[in-house]
Amino acid sequence: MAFKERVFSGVQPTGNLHLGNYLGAIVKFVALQENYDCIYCVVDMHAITVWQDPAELKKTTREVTAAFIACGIDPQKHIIFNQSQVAEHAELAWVCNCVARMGWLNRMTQFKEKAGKDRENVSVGLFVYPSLMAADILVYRATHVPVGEDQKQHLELSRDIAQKFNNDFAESIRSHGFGDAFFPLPEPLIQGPATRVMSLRDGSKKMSKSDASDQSRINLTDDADTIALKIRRAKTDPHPLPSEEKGLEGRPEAENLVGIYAALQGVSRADVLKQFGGGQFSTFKNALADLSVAKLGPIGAEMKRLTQDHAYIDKVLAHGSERAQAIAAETMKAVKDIVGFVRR
Ligand code: AQP
Repeated sequence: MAFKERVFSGVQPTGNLHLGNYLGAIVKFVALQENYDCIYCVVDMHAITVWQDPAELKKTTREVTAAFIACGIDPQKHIIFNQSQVAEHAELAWVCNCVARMGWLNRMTQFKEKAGKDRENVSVGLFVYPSLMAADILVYRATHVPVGEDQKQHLELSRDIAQKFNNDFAESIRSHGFGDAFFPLPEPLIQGPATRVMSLRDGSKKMSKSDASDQSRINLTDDADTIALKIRRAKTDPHPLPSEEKGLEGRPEAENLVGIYAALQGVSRADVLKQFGGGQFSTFKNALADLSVAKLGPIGAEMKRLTQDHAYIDKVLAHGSERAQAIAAETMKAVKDIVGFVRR
């Protein structure tokens, strides 16, 4: 069965948005709006799988919304909203919980990393996070999901849940007139030179909002001097840049900075090395600092301006929630019929 093409993705309001979120996800959100109907969600229900200060959660929810708009997403043409305002996400998540198997969730590496040794004490929500993520996508019957590399496994789980639902309820799906499959198998979109941006302090760790060191990431709201300083201080090795990609092997910090330059400039890593290979790191870092300031500076300034305008941001979220809910409610009606719930 051919499904209507639709893009869905989400970002957690858990702190400062950084260059990794931007290159791994938001840049793609912006590009996809040319050719698809897009739904972009501030996933506040995912955020509370670890404790959040309530006032801070409201602030970061508005900041992420401002970032979406400042980066170029059009909230009139596409949908921007926060997850908690469309109750169907939680409703479908319950169905997803009942379809997903314990063994599948037990294999999720992000849960293992986030829970660490404290597994008994983390929230149940953190464990079933991937099942809520599946519901986020499936409630819109989305066909394409732009994400960073770290979300690949969760996307595969979403596909498994969709497939199992389609199989488990095949007869009911058919008898309700939905053909061979009710949910599309959502396709991850993870291409590009910076699908996993690494920490500026440690090339083996992902750039992350929750890293204790602010020097490890470039925040979208950092000013020009801070961006330049963080790049000049980024960890590197003593060797000059290689002229070919093969020479980046075993040099995670160099590889990371080359990937960032390539993604910001919209060229390949090979192109970057053609230009800077053989030269000193300091020359390359200066060029990267200038490029980063040129690309991120205007976004940060617009984010700050928009974040102050609560009335506007809240209006965008309210309008987006209404539009999102109209789609989600249709899906839930069908899911209830398919599963066998008697409806009012
Ligand atoms: N370092 C990264 N490189 C490329 N993409 C990244 N993403 C996150 N970090 C990187 C992508 O950004 C989108 C939104 O991520 P998220 O906010 O839902 O949560 P996360 O993946 O857990 O990001 P953080 O920054 O590491 O947050 P914390 O520290 O709160 O866990 C996703 O598409 C993600 O792949």
